[in-house]
Amino acid sequence: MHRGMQRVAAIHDLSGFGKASLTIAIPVLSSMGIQVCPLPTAILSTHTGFDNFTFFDLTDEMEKIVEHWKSLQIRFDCIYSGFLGSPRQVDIVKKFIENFSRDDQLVVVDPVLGDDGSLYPTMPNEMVCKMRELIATASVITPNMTEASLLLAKPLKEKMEWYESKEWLQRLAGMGPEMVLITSAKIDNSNSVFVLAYDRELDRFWKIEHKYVPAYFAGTGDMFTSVLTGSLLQGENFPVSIERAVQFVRLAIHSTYGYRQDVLKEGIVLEQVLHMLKNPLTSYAYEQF
Ligand code: PXL
Repeated sequence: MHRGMQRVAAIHDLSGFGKASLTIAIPVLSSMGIQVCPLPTAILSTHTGFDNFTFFDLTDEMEKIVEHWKSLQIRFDCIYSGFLGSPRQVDIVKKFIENFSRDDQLVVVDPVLGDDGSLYPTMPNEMVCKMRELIATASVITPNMTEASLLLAKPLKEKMEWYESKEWLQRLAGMGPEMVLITSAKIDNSNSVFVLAYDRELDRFWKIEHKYVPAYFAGTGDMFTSVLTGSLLQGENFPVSIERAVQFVRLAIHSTYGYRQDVLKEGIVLEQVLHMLKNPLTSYAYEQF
């Protein structure tokens, strides 16, 4: 069912060079016919994968923007948060969710903290505790393996067993969100990477397997969560929305691979594949587990 024009408050940083956060969320969601209202958390010269990036924290400005939006009584069908610039911003986002809450509203929290076993350079340790508070208010969360281990205070494992992955998903769902995804999970003796998901209401586990790509691209997580959010807002169900996100990220990764092998940190090539978001899915790989 198509629910008509949807509006999202997108709470992420704006990084000028190297695709990340708002420079992905805005084009992806706009291409999917969804209106995006950005609430920028910080301005960076580049994402944090480059040396000497500049970082301007917008915590104080965010409070003013939120006050103005409140006075305008803007309705949001979805609140979607990602990279936050300071622990105090978590309180601002929590208040935002409280103030703008509506029935049927989708609250997507991508608990951006780190990758490959460590925190991103701008993230103080305190952010982990604060992020636990924020996911308690979410309907959907999309941590990567590093973020899931930080949120659960469990050691990050090179590979997990299937039963452990179910435990992780359920424990995260026990912290608040109805739908939990873990991206880039490595399981058992498989050489693939999995997106794993749990729907608490239906008590169902989903998995999508994909090939490991031996390259680091900034922005793939933001692309994944943005497509997932757009698809849920278009009225698609949970596993189909995951499928769309996985397939689109795969497409973008392969396109990037072909275009610019030497400058991977520039991020994913989005512009070449954006139009593919209009195409219907022609194959499905999701399974229950
Ligand atoms: O993709 C997550 C992200 C968002 N924002 C900034 C980042 C990153 C990951 O590196 O650096 C600024």
